[in-house]
Amino acid sequence: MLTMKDVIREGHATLRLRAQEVELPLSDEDKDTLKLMMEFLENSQNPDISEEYELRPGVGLAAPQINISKRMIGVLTMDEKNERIYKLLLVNPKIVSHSVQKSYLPGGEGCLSVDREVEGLVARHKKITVRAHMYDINSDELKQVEIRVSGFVSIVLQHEIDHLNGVLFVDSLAEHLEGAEPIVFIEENLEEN
Ligand code: UDB
Ligand code: ZN
Repeated sequence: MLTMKDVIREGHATLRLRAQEVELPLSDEDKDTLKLMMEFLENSQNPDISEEYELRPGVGLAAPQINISKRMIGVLTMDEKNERIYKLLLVNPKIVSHSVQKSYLPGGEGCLSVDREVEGLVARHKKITVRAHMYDINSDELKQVEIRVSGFVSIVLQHEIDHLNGVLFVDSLAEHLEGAEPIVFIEENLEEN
């Protein structure tokens, strides 16, 4: 299994490279990397496992963050309305279109590869369409997909795709974002349940 020791940090040269396209069909080695990436996200969100191994609860991971300079990302998160789970392993993802409207996380972003507290906001496209090959661990199938997302999931995908291009969120911080919409997380009202 992967732990935080496998996650390289700010200052490591690999985080600044443009990662290589992945050759298809997927090699067994690349499939193993993808499986390890999703296993890390799952473990990191499991309270018992994350405590035992001191994992930060991750919603996304890009292969360069484990020092593999290839265009592969994993995402495991709910959307901000708690409507659905996004569990994605994407190979050679590419943003093929995006909204003009911008959005941002009002609390700012963090990164598994950045250990310091960073102040500032990151402007992202509110909506994106991503073309990629999606790997299905269970069926061992790779299929071409076009994924349209908005809100928090869109921010996670843009953050991970940035990693494939050697970009960290700390590169584009602003104090105030003119005309961008904050992502609002819907909190279930416990008194109504
Ligand atoms: C994360 N998690 O996983 F707004 F329910 C971050 C860390 C670095 C803080 C662990 C996170 O932002 N969780 C989160 C945020 C919310 C609401 C919520 C959970 N990453 C992944 C990463 O570093 N990938 O490379 C950083 C995120 C910042 C914006 C998108 C990814
Ligand atoms: Zn990151």
